[in-house]
Amino acid sequence: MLSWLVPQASTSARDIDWLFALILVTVGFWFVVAQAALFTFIFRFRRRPGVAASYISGERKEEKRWISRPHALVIVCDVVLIVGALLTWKAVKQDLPPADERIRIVAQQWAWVFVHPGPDGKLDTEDDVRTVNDLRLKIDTTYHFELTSRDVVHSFSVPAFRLKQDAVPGRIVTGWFRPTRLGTYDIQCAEICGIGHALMPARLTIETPAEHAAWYASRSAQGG
Ligand SMILES: [Cu+2]
Repeated sequence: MLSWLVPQASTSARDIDWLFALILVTVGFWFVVAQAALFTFIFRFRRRPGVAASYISGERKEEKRWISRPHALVIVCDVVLIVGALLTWKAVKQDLPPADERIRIVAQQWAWVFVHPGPDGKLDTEDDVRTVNDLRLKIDTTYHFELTSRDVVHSFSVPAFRLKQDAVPGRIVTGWFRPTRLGTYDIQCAEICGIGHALMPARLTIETPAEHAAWYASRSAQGG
């Protein structure tokens, strides 16, 4: 459902949207049932001339059932939602599928620096390919990222990936994503990080392997 508003561009986006749909359907069902009961009772037992209001203490068995049965059903729904949330968390955050590619993401006031390994396949060597505010990824490729910050806390937010991860100076946060949809998407810093925070957007482009290889070749020919 969320994909009507923001496209799903990674496997995690699909998992997270599934969880949101599960929550929406479960909570939505109970909302409709509760409102239907409320309005039915309001109209059915509304004030009528000559009929005295009855005092209901909630002590009789058939009155208590109106509380205990929905209560038990809501607890069952809670368990379903907790299990769904844990499964999604495991798929998105706990499991680290084998990497096809690795990249480093460095936040700073006020830009994003993306570092791809050079032709030697290693980060932190002279041939690394660096871009600023321009992340190029290959479709259907599992990336491990190392996220860090040079100054203050930033947050790497990619709505199309349903990913938001703090970038903390002095720490390297490892995570992963697997792009599944071609196109250009937004990246935004999601942590107030100073006066230029709002000027910290970047662009994500998901390319075919051929497009990505052509871009990579042109960048590594320029020496990163
Ligand atoms: Cu920032």
